[in-house]
Amino acid sequence: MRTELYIDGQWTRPLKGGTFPIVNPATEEVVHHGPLGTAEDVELAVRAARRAFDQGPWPKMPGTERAKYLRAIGAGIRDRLQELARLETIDNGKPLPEAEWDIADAAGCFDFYADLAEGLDKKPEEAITLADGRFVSKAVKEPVGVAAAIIPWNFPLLMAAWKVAPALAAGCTMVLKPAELTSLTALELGAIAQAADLPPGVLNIVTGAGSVAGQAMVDHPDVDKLAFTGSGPVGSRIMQAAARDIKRVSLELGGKSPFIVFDDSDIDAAVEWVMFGIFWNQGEVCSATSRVLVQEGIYDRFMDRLVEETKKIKIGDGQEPGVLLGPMVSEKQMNQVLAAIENARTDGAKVTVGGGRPAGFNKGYYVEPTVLTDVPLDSDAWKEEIFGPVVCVRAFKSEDEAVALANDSRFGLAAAVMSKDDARADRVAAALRAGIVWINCSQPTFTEAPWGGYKQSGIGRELGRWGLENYLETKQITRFVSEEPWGWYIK
Ligand code: TAP
Repeated sequence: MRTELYIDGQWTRPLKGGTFPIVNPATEEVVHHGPLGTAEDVELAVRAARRAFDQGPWPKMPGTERAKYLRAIGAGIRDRLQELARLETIDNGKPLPEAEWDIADAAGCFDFYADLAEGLDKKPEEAITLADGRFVSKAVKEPVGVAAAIIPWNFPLLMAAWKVAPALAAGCTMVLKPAELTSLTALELGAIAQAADLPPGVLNIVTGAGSVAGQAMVDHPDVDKLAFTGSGPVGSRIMQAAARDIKRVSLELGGKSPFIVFDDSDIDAAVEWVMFGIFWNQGEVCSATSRVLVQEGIYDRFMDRLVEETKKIKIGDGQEPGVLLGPMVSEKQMNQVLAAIENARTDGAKVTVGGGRPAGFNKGYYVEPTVLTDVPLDSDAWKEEIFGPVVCVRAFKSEDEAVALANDSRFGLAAAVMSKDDARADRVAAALRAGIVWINCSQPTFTEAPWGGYKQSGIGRELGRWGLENYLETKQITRFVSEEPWGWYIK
């Protein structure tokens, strides 16, 4: 576990010498003290990134060359998969098999953007002949510049990969700040980049508090682009700060995503995907399908199976085999989730399963998987993101009613629909106001496909070719090719 920041290709102690405790949420033990970067360290990191962009080889290098570094980083992650997954579980609490999945996905993300970096070289420049052939214009793609990435704690290395890989592929340089709660694997990414001989300053990693190090990145005039994933309120502040200097900004914020289950669905398949949609990663998932709408014909049978299966979920330290639900990331997050459940009760919701801390644990920030019913539509439990293993289930009669309930939200990140009737599923998918719609499943996420939200769930798209566009500018180059003079002043 690292004690230094990764700036300009070197490991350096934070200038103010601070550290912060890193706590394993399963045991509440302090497992390490991480390096507490401050605005002074961010200054060095942004300067290094600026130098690497303005004077270094990185942005001018052919995409095929950058791709080699990206592939080396992907391979470096894969070589250390088990070790990185264990760090992720200690830091975040998630079950080890889920952490292994995340790390493999992070490696795959670097491979994918290596392919896209190569594609940048191959792409024919778009030539447009204008004004009766007197001008020829072409559009070329260039990197945006210095990007600052601020990421949350729910998928630590994977969220880093979603931003670092496309930014580097595009030719940007970057300063990355992971969440203070989960900094371990982001620092290892620095070591992997260093081992891949990434030129100094291309990737800089500063750990520290969002309000200090994060804010310094957001406010820095030499940063061209802000890429943020996290809560709505911080996203809004970042957008306001970006407005001041017209920085490019992409935001991936929260959600309260609906899952509509029609009564022609296979009940076990529906229960399986509904559970995966909310209990996977302890429900600490921006796209978690936390509002489930079940058609009345199968509601009782669905609920019986959901309750039965939810009670069987093995809770525990993510490092223990067979555990499917680890602790919440922090004591604060656990208390927030427990408070949301209590508020729901006060508002009249019924706690059908779970609802508190599980019995038999002396330590650890555990919350039971919880199913709420009779949740009032105007309550916070129905409307606001809980970011924990808490699902609200409600019956509906008609397709129109389900779509109206699903869309009645200020969020629009994801949605899911389950039906054996493909035409109905397609119709509902088209009617849902969300950036991601899953049919007959919930949550599978692929590096190749666009990811991002409608409404207050964010701005811009990550992943796929859309993720690369986040870090590219489009330049018009227009040449005057006519044999005839322009003839405006000089006739
Ligand atoms: P946020 O405060 O939004 O944290 C996300 C990232 O932003 C972290 O790296 C954080 O740093 C940083 N940050 C915080 N304040 C900042 C500022 N003023 N300037 C720049 N960066 C700043 O989320 P949280 O406090 O961890 O969680 C709060 C709630 O947000 C959760 O309960 C959950 O509902 C929601 N949440 C949503 C998501 C997604 S993916 N939608 C992810 C995480 C949390 P530090 O954490 O190191 O201070």
